[in-house]
Amino acid sequence: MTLYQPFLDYAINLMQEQLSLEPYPIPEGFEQKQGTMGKGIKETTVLTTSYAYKCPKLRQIRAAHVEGGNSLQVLNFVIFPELNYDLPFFGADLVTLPGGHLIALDLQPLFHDELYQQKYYQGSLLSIFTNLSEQLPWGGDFPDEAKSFFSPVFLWTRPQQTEIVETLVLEAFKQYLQTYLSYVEQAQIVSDRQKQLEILAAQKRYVNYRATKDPARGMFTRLYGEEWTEEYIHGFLFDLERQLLVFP
Ligand code: DBV
Repeated sequence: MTLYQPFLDYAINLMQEQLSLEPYPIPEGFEQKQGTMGKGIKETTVLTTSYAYKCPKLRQIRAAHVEGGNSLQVLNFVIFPELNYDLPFFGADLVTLPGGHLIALDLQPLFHDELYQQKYYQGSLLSIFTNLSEQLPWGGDFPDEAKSFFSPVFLWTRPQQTEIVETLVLEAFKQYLQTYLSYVEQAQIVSDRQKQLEILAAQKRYVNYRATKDPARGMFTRLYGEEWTEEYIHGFLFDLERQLLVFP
């Protein structure tokens, strides 16, 4: 059992209980990919497994799970809502490298106005965040240009101990996902044409940013080559633009 498997298992179980999950297609060759890192006795096998689902309100629910021994573990899990809901994205970037753990967890906003803040970032989520952020060290600087993609409950930390990941961070992940699923349940269709266009623009901006700046690009390129990596990023991990070409 690797470090982030309990996160993945919890998420899939909870979603199966609460959503009408259906499979979302994973392009051929991307379901599972094996590569190696390091040389000689340090050589380790690195396995990347992809998961993808959808349900009526959520266009794509997808995860990439990278398993490469104790010093390389990643779970990147993002939920992309349908374009006629103003729901935030669920975003989790759980990363363990030789240098330590890096945790980013958020319900990433489409908009920044007062009403949107009140709708999604007040109430129980804010107290969950306040409580957790008191117990976890701040993760430090991140790119300025990324700031508009995070919310007031952005949990960003680099825990020193693995045990913190297994306990506090897992608990945070569960609470954020539960909160997100309650928002999904309550979400109402947006039928205003202007608002729909604003949602589309905000979703594109987010996806284009993440595809362009994907911090895993270097790792994947070293492991599996450039062609595989670019296709994985644009054809699976952040596929909105491709999907819009097929279903405009
Ligand atoms: N990050 C992804 C995907 C990953 C992934 C799809 C499948 O978006 C992994 C894998 N994130 C990953 C790895 C690293 C990070 C780092 C491997 C380490 C990179 C390295 O040090 O070599 C949040 N993730 C980071 C960092 C941030 C985030 C701020 C550190 C800064 C950096 O190295 O660039 N999550 C990330 C982010 C957004 C987000 C920038 C923006 C909206 O949601």
